[in-house]
Amino acid sequence: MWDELWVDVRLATAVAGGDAFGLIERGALGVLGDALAWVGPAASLPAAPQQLARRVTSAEGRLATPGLIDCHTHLIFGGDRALDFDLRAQGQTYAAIAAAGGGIRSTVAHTRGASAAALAEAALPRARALLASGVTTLEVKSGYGLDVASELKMLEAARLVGEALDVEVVPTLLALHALPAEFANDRAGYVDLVTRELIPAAAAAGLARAVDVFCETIAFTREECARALAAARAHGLAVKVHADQLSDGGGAALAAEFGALSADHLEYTPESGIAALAASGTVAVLLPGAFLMLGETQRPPVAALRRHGVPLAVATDLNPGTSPCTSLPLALALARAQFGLSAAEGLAAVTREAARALGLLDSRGTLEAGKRADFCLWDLAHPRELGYWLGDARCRTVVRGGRRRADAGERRPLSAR
Ligand code: DI6
Ligand code: FE
Repeated sequence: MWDELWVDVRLATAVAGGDAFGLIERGALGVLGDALAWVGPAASLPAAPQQLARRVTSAEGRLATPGLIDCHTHLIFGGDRALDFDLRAQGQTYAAIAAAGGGIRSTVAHTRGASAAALAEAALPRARALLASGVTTLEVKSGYGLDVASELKMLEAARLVGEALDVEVVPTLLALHALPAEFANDRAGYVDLVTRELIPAAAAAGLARAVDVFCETIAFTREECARALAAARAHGLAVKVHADQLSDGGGAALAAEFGALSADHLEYTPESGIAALAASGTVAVLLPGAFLMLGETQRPPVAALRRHGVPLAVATDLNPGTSPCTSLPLALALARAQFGLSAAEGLAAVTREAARALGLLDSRGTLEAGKRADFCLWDLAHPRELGYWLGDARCRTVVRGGRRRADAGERRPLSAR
């Protein structure tokens, strides 16, 4: 006997191979505990609904998708960077602001000065907004601490947010993000600290599943990043790369070399880097919020990524400096509008491929029996409307781990039958 059976529901399962969205028009979802026990057309249910589940709930014809997965966020940070944004509007560049001591380093000062509890508290409204937009799993990076204690504190804050909201937070140690001021004349010393102390400490504490690096002229070189990624591998952690965002720094090829789960941004990635990503099975994570807010004009090479068969994901990149975006459907709309993703690519990009980018495809990302019962009900006539509405995404109900969640801002209770 299942705990709950959802009927009168249209399913966009995001399962690959069928029609573009994995559509099942008159569907049903059986939930047992925190998992999906049954997914398919209602007409194929093995018995009458009341015989199958303790509770039968009508979705009133709404569209169900897999719970959205935000696979790239910098949710935890102190302060904000509204001033940077205003300076950029007045003509200053991201790189110039960073070089003048604003940028990431100003966030570092605020982050170092706050406790893990205070950082988590400040992040809760942002996390709640993400959940209300349909997110059921989110990745959270460190990277604004830049010393061993502060980086671990950020990861602890990420854990606290997950605990407070009862949501899966996938923690990533963003080990090389910016050079801290105290190492301004000792780059190698900072990379030593990261490889010899920070990565081992995060791995030993079980506070991170992956290590990320910012491979960029204003951040770290390919060689420096390679040292950190090698250390990550040696400690059994997955790897990710902020690659080729502002220039072609060989970031995508580096990600491929280390078998990265994902390479993110990719605006300046050349064809050779794309071929390398395809060969390594690395997911390309597109971050249209940063593209928009930085006023970038060089788009990521979506057509070439598609041609090479690189899986495409989209994430908010929620961060104070370049993407203060707390809605994944909004990020999806930006990706569709700015980068030309199709509606079907878009649905996959925030569900199945985002799960792949976190190494979680076996348990999340599609509506299939055996996966976690994470799904959203939308007031949408067709899945092509996901990432079409700008602003209200029309997510009406979120079920996480089998349970309907009030924190997702449910608008109207659904009737039990
Ligand atoms: N790329 C980004 O878009 C963010 N980090 C990164 O490496 C920006 C972080 C910030 O400006 O605070
Ligand atoms: Fe980022």
